[in-house]
Amino acid sequence: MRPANEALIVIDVQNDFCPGGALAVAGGDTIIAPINALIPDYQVRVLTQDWHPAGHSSFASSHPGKAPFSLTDMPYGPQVLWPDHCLQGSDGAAFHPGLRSDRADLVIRKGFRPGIDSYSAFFENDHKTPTGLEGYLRTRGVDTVVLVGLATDFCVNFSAVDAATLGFRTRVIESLCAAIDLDGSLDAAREGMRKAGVTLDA
Ligand code: VGL
Ligand code: ZN
Repeated sequence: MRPANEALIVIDVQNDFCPGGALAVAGGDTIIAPINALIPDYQVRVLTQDWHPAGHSSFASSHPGKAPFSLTDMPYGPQVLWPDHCLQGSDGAAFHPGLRSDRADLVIRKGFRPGIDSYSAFFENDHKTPTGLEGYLRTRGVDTVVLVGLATDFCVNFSAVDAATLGFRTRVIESLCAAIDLDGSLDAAREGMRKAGVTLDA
């Protein structure tokens, strides 16, 4: 059993990020059994769920003439435009049925504001608007977080950098993550996480 000051945060293990989904990550489903095996060891267990309204500003379909996986400028900075994914209440937004989501203490939903994306479990992409997770963890006495899930180079990366910047001891278990890897985004994410003080474990 892990100590009570340590939380497991499982990022976005949802159907749309698994093979067959709208924004499938290669190997996204292979991490589920080992994540399930880890969950009982933790006394604090958080799942995140990407949760977008129809017409969300991160969807390429909301920007006429823009292709999925292209970049656009948003008021808060550059934003990758994605295929429509994780629509609130859809099968694609549901946790993968293999994930033991019933074991979670807390589910944090993010990306529900139409005009702003939210990769991180802690802050939306303006790096200012909080999700509330910091307060939840601190009031439960957590000072150490372990992150796994999807995708390594986007939501896991942003969550890990924010956690470390907020002062949590932060570890990412890379073998329990899978990456989108858009134009070298995985290497850039690894470098950014290391710089922020995140421990990258195999
Ligand atoms: C994610 C792209 C768009 C992720 C979420 O979970 O990494 N990536 N929305
Ligand atoms: Zn999303």
